[in-house]
Amino acid sequence: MAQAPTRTCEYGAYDVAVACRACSRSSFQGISVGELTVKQYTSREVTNFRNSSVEINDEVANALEKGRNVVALETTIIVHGLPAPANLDVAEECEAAVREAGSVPATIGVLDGRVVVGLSAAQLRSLVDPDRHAAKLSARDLGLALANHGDGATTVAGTISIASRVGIEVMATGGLGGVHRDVRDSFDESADLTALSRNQVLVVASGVKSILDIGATLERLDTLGVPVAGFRTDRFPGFYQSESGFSLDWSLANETEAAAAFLAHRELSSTGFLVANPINPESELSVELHDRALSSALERARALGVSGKEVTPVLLAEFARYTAGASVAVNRELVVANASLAGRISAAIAQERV
Ligand code: PSU
Ligand code: MN
Repeated sequence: MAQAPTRTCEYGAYDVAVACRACSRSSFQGISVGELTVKQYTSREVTNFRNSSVEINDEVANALEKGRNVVALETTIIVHGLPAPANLDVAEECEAAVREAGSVPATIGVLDGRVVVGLSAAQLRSLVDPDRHAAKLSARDLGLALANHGDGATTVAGTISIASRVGIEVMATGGLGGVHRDVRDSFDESADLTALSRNQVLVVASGVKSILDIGATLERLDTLGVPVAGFRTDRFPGFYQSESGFSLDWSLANETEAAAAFLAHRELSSTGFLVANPINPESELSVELHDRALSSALERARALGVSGKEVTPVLLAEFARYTAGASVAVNRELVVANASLAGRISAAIAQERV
């Protein structure tokens, strides 16, 4: 089982706090189109807009301009998925892992009504500040958040819809969202799935979060035309655990195979591509602790009466509390490993192209 983090986190009150933070806020100032700033997109990929609320940092813009490899990183996992102070460390470690792999990291979020592609350390610190009440932004929320001059962290869905528009082809996260266990009553299925079916982005994840109905999620990915390939495995990973009990049709032997498969897929399909990268089995949560934490998390979400975008943050926060931080340590290790693999695959894609 993984080591608990060395620094103390306030796991107790955390789930209620993140639930409140995940809620969208209504517009107090009202939306005024006239106030939107006029700026040209800096990316060569986007040419048909005159008004842009997308700001790409110089390093990322330069890399995209030169056709170099860039990896998008999301911010919902940092703001709503992990407790402070581990969250900022994880963000930093993910960026470092992408760089070590030879790619340029672009952490994406919304600050003061502008999409920032490549948040600086100071911008990220400001986004996670609880006083900012950064909202959880899926793809559909972005336009409203910008027009409302809001702040927000982007989910996988939000991040890949931005990434594909600025020409970033690879993204890393911890566990993809998917079909929730109570789907028959709630209809709750993450927009991560539909976003993956609409954006040609390769996402590296340790499967889908184990709080979900994994079998149903795999079926939806099939229906949506999103390929799922295991990295050096033919078993679908189980997020906190190296395997979920579901097998995969496709397995990738290395980064070059992943790059080649993605480029071939891109030529024939408009959907994204999921690379499933399991946590190291030595670091996984034990089945017994995992299952007890899961029951407690599902019960906590029921007791709090949360729904919609609050559900996932509350379940993850209760996992953290119940396991006294062990789930956070596993989550941290797997997302950093995914950022590293995304960096290597992105570098391999750039190689395939030359
Ligand atoms: N992976 C993690 N922790 C997280 C997430 C992913 O290890 O918190 C986030 C991602 O941003 C993902 C979101 O898109 O959870 C899914 O939320 P929902 O189930 O509400 O779609
Ligand atoms: Mn949902």
